[in-house]
Amino acid sequence: MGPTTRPPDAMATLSPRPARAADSAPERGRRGWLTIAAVIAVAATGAAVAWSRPAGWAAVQEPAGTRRDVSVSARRYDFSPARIQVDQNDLVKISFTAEDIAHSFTVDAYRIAKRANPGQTVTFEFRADQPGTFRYYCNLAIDDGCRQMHGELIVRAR
Ligand SMILES: [Cu+2]
Repeated sequence: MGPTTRPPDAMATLSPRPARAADSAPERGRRGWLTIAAVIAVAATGAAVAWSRPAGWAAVQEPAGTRRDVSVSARRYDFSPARIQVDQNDLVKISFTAEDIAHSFTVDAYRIAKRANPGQTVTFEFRADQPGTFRYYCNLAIDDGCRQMHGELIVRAR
């Protein structure tokens, strides 16, 4: 360990001024304590920085986004809601329910195509990393009316 084991004289050689031979022992001792205090202060600061680092890194590495839980239901021939609004980089969790016949929740730009069977709820999540307005629709061909089903996913740019 650093501060207490390092001899004061070793620190004195780091001083830009050469140590005077006339330095009395008591004076040198006092300077040594100041040096130790300074080393401890620096070490404490370093420890504080190291301690706070993981949180800082997490903020940098993870996109700053909020978790959004959205329930969407589908029935002949509508989505409810027909509009979902989130902020860019939000982590969006969708619980998608087909209330009558099978439907799908499809968003081409996000490569999402989730099918729910009659009465079933499927849950999935995605990071809304692309800002813009995207159509969601039902891509099932079982029922012609499904082609009319669509909604809007709005991702507001941060
Ligand atoms: Cu459908």
